[in-house]
Amino acid sequence: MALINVKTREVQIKIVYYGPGRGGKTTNLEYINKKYRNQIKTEMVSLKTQDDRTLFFDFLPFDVGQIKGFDITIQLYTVPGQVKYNATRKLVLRGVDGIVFVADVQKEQRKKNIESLNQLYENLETYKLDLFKMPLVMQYNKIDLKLTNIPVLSSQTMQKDLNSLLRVPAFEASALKGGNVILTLKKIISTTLASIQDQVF
Ligand SMILES: Nc1nc2c(ncn2[C@@H]2O[C@H](COP(=O)(O)OP(=O)(O)OP(=O)(O)O)[C@@H](O)[C@H]2O)c(=O)[nH]1
Ligand SMILES: [Mg+2]
Repeated sequence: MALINVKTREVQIKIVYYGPGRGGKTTNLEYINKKYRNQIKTEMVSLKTQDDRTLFFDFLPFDVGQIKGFDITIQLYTVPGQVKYNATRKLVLRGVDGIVFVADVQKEQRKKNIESLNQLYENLETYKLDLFKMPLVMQYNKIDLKLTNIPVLSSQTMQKDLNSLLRVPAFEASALKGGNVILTLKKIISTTLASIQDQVF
């Protein structure tokens, strides 16, 4: 739930980038950090393992201006995708307002995408949250690999695997090259703001 401080007229919104290991969650935040440096008050915090995997989370606070006199801060987080860190993933989801599910279009990651999405559903349940009611955007990442020899899944297959029931907005993206990273971000921000509108404003 969004954190609202009526006295200081501040609203903090938490958006979590979730998905399988090495899918490109951290790379999304790194791109946003570069692109919007002037709107970002503090340094991006990344807690990493030695081989550059997310150990706990990445954190990037982000100002989007005012709505009805309230200062809105968006806090972007990533979870660690490695299978063994599910306890941490659950912790990072605490208080989540919106989710970007970063899936990997590589054919060999197909099962991992589905397993990760199923686990997201279960992890939210522990907070009595329903994925079907959560502001959610799908991102099919690493689309640039289409131009290489690495086998990738088609958009239709990604949609069928991950989005046939949820039916949320979905974008192909390349976090590495910045393709559709900002579009994904804008979509999750607008969807999340719309969903908390009644609660806050
Ligand atoms: N080709 C390509 N590689 C990408 C893209 N996005 C990320 N990568 C690469 O994939 C690897 C993993 O990216 P990360 O952003 O660290 O992935 P993550 O989802 O944060 O991984 P965990 O922290 O382990 O969960 C890195 O080598 C990235 O450079 C992309 O759009 N295209
Ligand atoms: Mg990461």
